Amino acid sequence: MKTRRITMAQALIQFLKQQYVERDGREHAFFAGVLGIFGHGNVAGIGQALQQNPDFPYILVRNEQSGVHMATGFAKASNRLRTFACTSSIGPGATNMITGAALATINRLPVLLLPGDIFARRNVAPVLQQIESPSTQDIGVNDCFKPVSRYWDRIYRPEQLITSLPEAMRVLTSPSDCGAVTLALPQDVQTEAYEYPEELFSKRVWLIRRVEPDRVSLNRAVERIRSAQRPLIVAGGGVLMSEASQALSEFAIKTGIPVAETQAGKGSLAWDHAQEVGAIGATGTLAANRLANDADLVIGIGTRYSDFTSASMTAFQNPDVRFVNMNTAEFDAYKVGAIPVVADARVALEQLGSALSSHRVSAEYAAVIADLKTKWEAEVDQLFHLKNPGKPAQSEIIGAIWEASGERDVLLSAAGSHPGDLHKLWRTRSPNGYHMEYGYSCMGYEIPGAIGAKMADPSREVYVFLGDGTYLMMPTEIVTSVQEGVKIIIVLVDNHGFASIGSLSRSLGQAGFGTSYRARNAKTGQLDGESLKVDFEANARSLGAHTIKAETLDDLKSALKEAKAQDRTTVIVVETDPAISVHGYDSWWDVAVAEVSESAGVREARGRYDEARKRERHHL
Ligand SMILES: Cc1ncc(C[n+]2csc(CCOP(=O)(O)OP(=O)(O)O)c2C)c(N)n1
Ligand SMILES: [Mg+2]
Repeated sequence: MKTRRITMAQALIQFLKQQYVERDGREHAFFAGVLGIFGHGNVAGIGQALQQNPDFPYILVRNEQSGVHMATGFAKASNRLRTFACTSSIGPGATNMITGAALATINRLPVLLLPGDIFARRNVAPVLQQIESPSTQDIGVNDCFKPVSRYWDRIYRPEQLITSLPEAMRVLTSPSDCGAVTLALPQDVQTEAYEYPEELFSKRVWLIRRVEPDRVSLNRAVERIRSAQRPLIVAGGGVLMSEASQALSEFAIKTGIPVAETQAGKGSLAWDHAQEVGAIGATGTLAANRLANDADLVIGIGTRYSDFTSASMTAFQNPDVRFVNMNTAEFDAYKVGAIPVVADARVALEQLGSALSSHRVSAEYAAVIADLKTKWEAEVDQLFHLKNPGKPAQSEIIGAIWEASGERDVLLSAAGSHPGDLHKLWRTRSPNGYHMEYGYSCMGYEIPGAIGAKMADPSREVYVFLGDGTYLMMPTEIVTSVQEGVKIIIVLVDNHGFASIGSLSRSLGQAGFGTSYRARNAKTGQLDGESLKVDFEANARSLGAHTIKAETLDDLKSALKEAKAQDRTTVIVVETDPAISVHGYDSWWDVAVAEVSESAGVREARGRYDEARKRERHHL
């Protein structure tokens, strides 16, 4: 057997460079490089290996968590066909990546995490940043990655790479099982040399399978669709990941079945497609939520039925409603008592479409769909042009960005009040034009996620819709965007705190307690003093961004033009009128209210809550 004597870290990098994926006859290198931060736990191992592989890009980030977000944004915008590996030192560098790991796994997006780990040889323990346990020496902070990873291993001996790496790749390239993969790398083992088989470093192409549906399940789904009077499709992220938009469009045109979209599935169809009825669930449109309420059949495609999609299990009120789920993951396919069609979305849609031959929804149902869609589009037009005197309303800002952006541009966001507003109002023009991280809804994903999305396709302009709260949590990857020459446009909406959680708090009878950015008031002892003054523009400029302050809607419109012409990351700061928000449309979200309280407001909210919960259903 031919071998090569190299260190474990060198072997790992050599291996990553040779991994490819194939789908529909197209081949891509799977890893675009490594993101991370060096410390004593990886500099001599992975750091040294990267230095001698200059053809495998290393990107220095500002925080390990946001490094993982960047990799995840890249993977999402690449429909899971590419990703980055992320390296960290031991201890805090490693645990910084746990939030990123959870986000990737929840969103079923592949990222490879390589946290440094404590010495395997142990004689020098406890080393800097090592957590100790009196009951075992076989534990460390990297064990915290286990529940948030789809595959986890610790490489105590260099030869373990030979069996661990193919498993890591199997999970990373699996359409049903992918998520974060963590290989914890003890810092001493990273530097140990071993005679690795040469074959480990030859090119390997992983086939991303398009799983075919089982005949019996497909036939049962066909029968169910044929007998339904008011069917509704719920398009989830799986449609985009499978690149099934065209197949879905043809299926919807042929059958006339309306398509509602989850946060991850938004943009599966273009907004002006005749069958597209927009967002569903807690942040849904009136059109989609009315159709969902009465549907006798829900066809879930690539969705995991989060509480936002099911409006906390109140979205589907027809007593006879039944479900058909098409999903690559058996786990999701079986949800809500559905007929499970375990298959790739595109393949399943094509086969279902031909099996249904000329079946179509009734003319009466088609008229209901068309009417609801027309009314909804009029509502969006109105919300885009409120002509609010003074500061613009958030819906007007969304409208202005939409009007300024082009056919293939991307709108990206994750947490705050805007994901709800954007889910309802954004008019997605092309697949992946709406990039919302709403599995983990993680404040701080936005800027690094956008850098990842831009790196995945530099020909698309990426607009980040960002709250002031989120900006303050993690603005620092702006520095990385400047370092890498990766331009994004950030629209920073300043409403002096948490509009989202503030209005949630008010709806729970808690008067917005602790949700606005105010100084401690000496008189009350509470955070209800002077409004805190943060100069966001100066802050973003100090990190290297081009910045613009917009006072009015017209200012914003010209700022967006200026931003487009820039080749550097641009931050537009705009204050909104917090009094004007977009309301819900026949929707509900279960956030449990205190059962007993000294506050009359909370007691009233609990009364409303008890009433609303009566609509929650089991779908068995
Ligand atoms: C890391 C993280 N911490 C806390 C939350 C809970 N949370 C959701 S939205 C939000 C407020 C966001 O404020 P901002 O970015 O200003 O947006 P706004 O609500 O004002 O639109 C908070 C605290 C979260 N989603 N992520
Ligand atoms: Mg805010």
